[in-house]
This record gives sequence, C-alpha cells and structure tokens, in this order.
Amino acid sequence: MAEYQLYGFGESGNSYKVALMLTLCGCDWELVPVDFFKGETREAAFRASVNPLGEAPVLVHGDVRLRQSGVILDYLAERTGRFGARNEAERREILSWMFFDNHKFTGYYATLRFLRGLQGTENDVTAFLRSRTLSAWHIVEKHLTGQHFMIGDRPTIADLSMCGYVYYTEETGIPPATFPAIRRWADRIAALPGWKPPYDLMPRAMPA
Ligand SMILES: N[C@@H](CCC(=O)N[C@@H](CS)C(=O)NCC(=O)O)C(=O)O
Repeated sequence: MAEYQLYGFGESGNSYKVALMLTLCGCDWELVPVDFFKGETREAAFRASVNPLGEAPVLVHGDVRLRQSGVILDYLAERTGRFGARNEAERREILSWMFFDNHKFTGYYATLRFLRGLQGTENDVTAFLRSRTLSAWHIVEKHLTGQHFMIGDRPTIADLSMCGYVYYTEETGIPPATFPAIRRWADRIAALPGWKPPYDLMPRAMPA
C-alpha cells in the first residue's frame, strides 16, 4: 500500500489540487477512485466511512484522515517542507488566497464548469455563475499582472489550490484569451518539474 491514499476522480479539480501536490513533492500515493457520477459521495456508506461532508478529495495518511483540499495542501506542505509559507505573514496571505479560491475563484468556476462544461446546461444559473467567475478571475488576473505567482516569485500551496481547474478544457464560456496573466501563470506552474495534467494523474469517472 502506498504511503498516501487519495480519494478522488479525474474530473475533480479539487482532487487534482492534491494529486498535483503529491506528485510535485514526489510522494508515494495512490488513488482510491470515487464513483462521483454514480452518486457515491451522496451514499450513507461514503459519508459514514470516508467523508461526512460528502465530498472528494479525502487524503488518508496512516491514522490521519483529512478532508478539504486546502487543509490537505497545508498538511502536505508541513509534512514535505514544500510549497509552504516562509513566515507568519506569508502564511496568512496564503490562507487568504485559499479561502478566496474555495469560495470564488474555484468555487464559482467549478460549478459553472460542472453545469456547462460537463452537463451542457445553459440557463440563468450558468449566466450568474459566469458573471461571478469573471469577477473573481479579473481580480486574480490583476494580481498576477507583474508577479509570477500568487505570493511573489515562488509557487506555494495558494497556487496549487488556485490552479486546480485551469487545465481542464471543457467549454465554459470563459475565454482563456481574456486572461493572459492567468494563462502565463498556469504555464509557469506547468513548467515545474514533475507537473502533469489532471487526466494523467487520475482517470475520468464519467462514463463515455
Ligand atoms: N472546498 C472543497 C470542495 C470539494 C468539492 O466540492 N468536491 C466535489 C468534487 S470536485 C464534490 O465532491 N462534490 C460533491 C457534492 O458537493 O455533493 C475542497 O476544496 O475540497
């Protein structure tokens, strides 16, 4: 058995955040596939034995079982000494971006991408999500104009959290060309030694 078990699935950018961190850090990990599209996260057994929040990702490390990608990234940064904060002020800055990511940058985009990109839905809800996504992405675009990573000149878990969905290519109505600084930032992360795209790390769960 590998040192770390990651419950997740290929389409899950939140799982990809963790899979990417484990991979970049050279950790010994294995995927425990979650059958999301068949409703596994909504089953009582999953909530009782894997995650009471009914979500992927979950990381198991020996006796430690963690949920929420941000918490998992923080744990791994501490364990591996990679991509963490150099001081208290930086730690708060990282947390601030990770909360913003979970609520808005990933939060709105992931929901839009699920509805529009994976289910082909287009309605008032997707229009609302697109406008909220654009607002969050413009904030990040401005922040990344003139600096290489979210916290200055070196990648941290804030970047690994925020990049979770930017490598998926499903159509969402968010034109990448509108966000050149975000694209350049995504390319910088993709240039880190060992980087792999989502479906190279975890297979798709969605039936073809
Ligand atoms: N903030 C959470 C979000 C996790 C999340 O929403 N995961 C999705 C898959 S990408 C999920 O399992 N959703 C199930 C549901 O909400 O019912 C994290 O970062 O881990």
